[in-house]
Amino acid sequence: MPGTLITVAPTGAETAKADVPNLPTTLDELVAEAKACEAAGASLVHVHIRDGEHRPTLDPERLHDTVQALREQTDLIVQLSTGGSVHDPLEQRLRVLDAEPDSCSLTCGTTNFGDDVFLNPYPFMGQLYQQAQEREVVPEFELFDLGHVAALRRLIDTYGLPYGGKVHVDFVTGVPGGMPGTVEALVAGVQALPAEVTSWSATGIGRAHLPIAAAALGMGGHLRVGMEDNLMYARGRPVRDNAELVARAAELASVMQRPAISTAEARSLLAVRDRRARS
Ligand code: KMH
Ligand code: ZN
Repeated sequence: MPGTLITVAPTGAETAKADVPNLPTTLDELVAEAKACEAAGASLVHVHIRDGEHRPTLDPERLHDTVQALREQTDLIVQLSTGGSVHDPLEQRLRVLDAEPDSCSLTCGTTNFGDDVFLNPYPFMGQLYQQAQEREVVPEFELFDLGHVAALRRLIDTYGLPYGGKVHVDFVTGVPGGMPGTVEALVAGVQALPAEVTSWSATGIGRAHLPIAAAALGMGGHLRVGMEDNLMYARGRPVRDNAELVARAAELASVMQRPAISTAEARSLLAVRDRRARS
C-alpha cells in the first residue's frame, strides 16, 4: 500500500471564533498553522476563509491573497473550499476558482447539514466541474452520502476526467444529515466508488474522527483531519491546534506502515498543475 496523503482542514465555516479562540481565522493565523501542519506531515490544506469579523466569507480578494500567501510560504497543495458556508449563494461559490487554487472541493450533492441544507444541485456541480477542467484546477470530490457516489459517476460519465486525469475523492462522514461516521458506512462508500477513482481519503466529524481515520488507513485510504471537522483531541480535552491533529494522524499512519507522503508525492498523486513561482 502507498504512503498516506494527509489533508488538513484547519478552519471550516461552522465554528465561531468567539467559541474557539484558537481557530485560525486571520490570514496570519492560517499561514502559521499551515506551516506547522506541513512540518507535522500534511501535504494538502483545505481552506475556508473569514472576514475581518471572523465570519465566513468568499470575498474574491481575500481568497486570492490567501492562495498567494499559502503558496509563497508553504509547499502545501492549496485547495479552496467551494462549499463555503451553508449561507453562501451558488453564484459566489462559482467564482472561487478566480483565485487560482491548485485544487478545489466539489461536493457531489445536496445534504441536510444539521438544521440547515448544504445546497449542491447537479447543474451547479456540472458548471463547477467544467470550470475546474478549463482552469486546470484539480477537484476533490466531497462525498457526504452514498447517493453522492452515484452523482460522481454521472459527472464523470457526462464530462470526462478532471484536469490531470486523476480522480481523488474525500468521504466526509458524520455530518448530521449525511452518512454516519461508521466503518460500515465508509466500507459501503468505498465499495461503490467508480473505477475511475484513483485515490480516496476520509474524515469523521467529531467523535468519528479516530475510528474513521483508522478504518481508512486499513483500507488503503488517505486521511483528512483538522479543526473544521473536530474540536476535541480526546474526551474532555479540546484541540490545541491543527498541527497536533496532523501529528497524531501521521503517527497513526506510520504505525500502519503507511507514513505521510511528501508534498511532492502528493502533487504527483493528485496530478496537480505546478503554479509555484520559479526563482
Ligand atoms: N461548510 C460546509 C457547508 C466544502 O468545503 O466544500 C461545506 C463544506 C464542504 O465544508
Ligand atoms: Zn470544507
